[in-house]
Amino acid sequence: MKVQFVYPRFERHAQSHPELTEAVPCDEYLGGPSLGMASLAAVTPPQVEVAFHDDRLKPFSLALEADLYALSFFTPAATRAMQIGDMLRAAGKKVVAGGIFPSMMPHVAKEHFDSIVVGEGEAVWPRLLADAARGELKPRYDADPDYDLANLPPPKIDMYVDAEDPALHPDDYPLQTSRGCPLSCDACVLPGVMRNKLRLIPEQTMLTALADLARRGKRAALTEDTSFFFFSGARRHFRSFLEGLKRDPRPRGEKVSYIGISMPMILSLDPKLLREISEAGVNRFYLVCGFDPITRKAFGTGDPDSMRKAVASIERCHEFDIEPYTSLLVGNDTDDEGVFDRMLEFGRKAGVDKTEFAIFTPYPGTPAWHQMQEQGRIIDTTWSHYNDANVVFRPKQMTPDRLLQGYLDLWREFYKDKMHLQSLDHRDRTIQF
Ligand code: B12
Ligand code: SF4
Repeated sequence: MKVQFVYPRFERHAQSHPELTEAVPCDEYLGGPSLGMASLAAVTPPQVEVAFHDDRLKPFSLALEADLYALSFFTPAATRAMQIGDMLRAAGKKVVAGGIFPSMMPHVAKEHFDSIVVGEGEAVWPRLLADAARGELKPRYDADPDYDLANLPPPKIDMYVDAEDPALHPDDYPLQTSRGCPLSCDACVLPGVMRNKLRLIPEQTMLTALADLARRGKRAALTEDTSFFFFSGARRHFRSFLEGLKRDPRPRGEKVSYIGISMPMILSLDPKLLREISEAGVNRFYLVCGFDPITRKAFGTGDPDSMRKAVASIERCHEFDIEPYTSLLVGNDTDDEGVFDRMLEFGRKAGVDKTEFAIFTPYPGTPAWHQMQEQGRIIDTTWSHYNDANVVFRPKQMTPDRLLQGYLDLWREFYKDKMHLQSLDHRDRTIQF
């Protein structure tokens, strides 16, 4: 049997607003696909042949022959994914889907595929393949709630690297430290997809994943701020991973592209841990703002104490020789029209060189989505617009047009005196946009 994995395309900020490419002197970070399909490839029985196609590089076509097609997608890619699902079914082919969108919106996704998988795929996938081989696919498979990560193999990252192309050759891929989260932040899908329990990826699996990336000349992107939690032994686990990272002989900045973390959390980390992170070779934090109460207050209302903490977070990064790369979110319910000026002011005060801007997006199935549905504030359900670059809801303190205009102006204003970034090395001027 041959399985064809497909990663459907989605629009990035610069594609939603091409005029931004003129105003922003940075390169667009395209990024590799989610680890989902590489994780499934790692648990695929050897007798099943797998192939991978990235629809962002070349539009998917029926010329790609297979016995079973498997799509993996998050919300921004859902419009295209459902189009491909319809196309395959109209041609009489079998197609299944999993990932964030099918997990959060199974009732919408199920109309476009023979089968959908809700939640973590590893335990379900071999069963689904056996059913497909017998011609007995079920319409829905649910993740096994008892699946134990102790048995988790590292993702088959080679499948993605082999499919790279001059137009897309990421120099990093995500490296997971944990799955699931017991908190329920209003805009996050993780507890919904990966359950509300923090489970740690075995250290050996992480180190093998790191070595696999090193072998292919790739850095690891550590994207989960759950690494910094005290409970479930997460911080201890993260520290032992840092020990392993330190043993990786590559120079500083060549092993890890960034560690993602909620910005004010930086202030809660003890200096010893920050030193360990820096000494292990990490030289960039991806600081996420606008999801936590402190930055919401700082930018949304101009609260002086919160603003002071926001600036202090940047200073703290410099203190440990770690570049602060910020991601600033606009459109929270606490944001009045002053939010745009406050963000620019923060950038000046803190001496931020590079940043990205994002529009609050109530991703389907999250607490924010349910709340806005109840309040009748969702104004757009074209899933391809759910990419943090469009206004899909009615903001509380301004009009949708004002929010969109403010977001576009932020990019222009922030970068207008930073055109010199154009002369930096590609890696140093690449941002999510
Ligand atoms: C790497 C990454 C990216 C990459 C790749 C995109 C992607 N599809 O994930 C890039 C850099 C391109 C990216 C971009 C963005 N991202 Co992103 N990204 C991630 C990140 C950090 C890791 C994804 C990952 O590898 N997960 C690990 C794998 C193993 O999990 P998984 O994909 O869920 O797969 C499992 C199951 O879902 C299932 N499964 C998955 N696929 C399939 C398929 C089949 C057939 C089966 C059976 C099962 C199955 O099994 C897998 C194994 O258990 C996640 C956070 C996270 N931890 O998930 C955010 C995340 C996916 N991103 C998110 C967002 C919002 C974005 C942006 C919009 C952000 C921005 N500011 O612009 C942009 C996208 C568009 C744009 N305008 O630029 C949100 C998505 C919200 C949503 N509802 O879709 C997330 C969840 C972050 C968050 N907490 O909010 N991102
Ligand atoms: S944003 Fe982070 S802390 Fe909040 S629910 Fe998601 S994973 Fe957990």
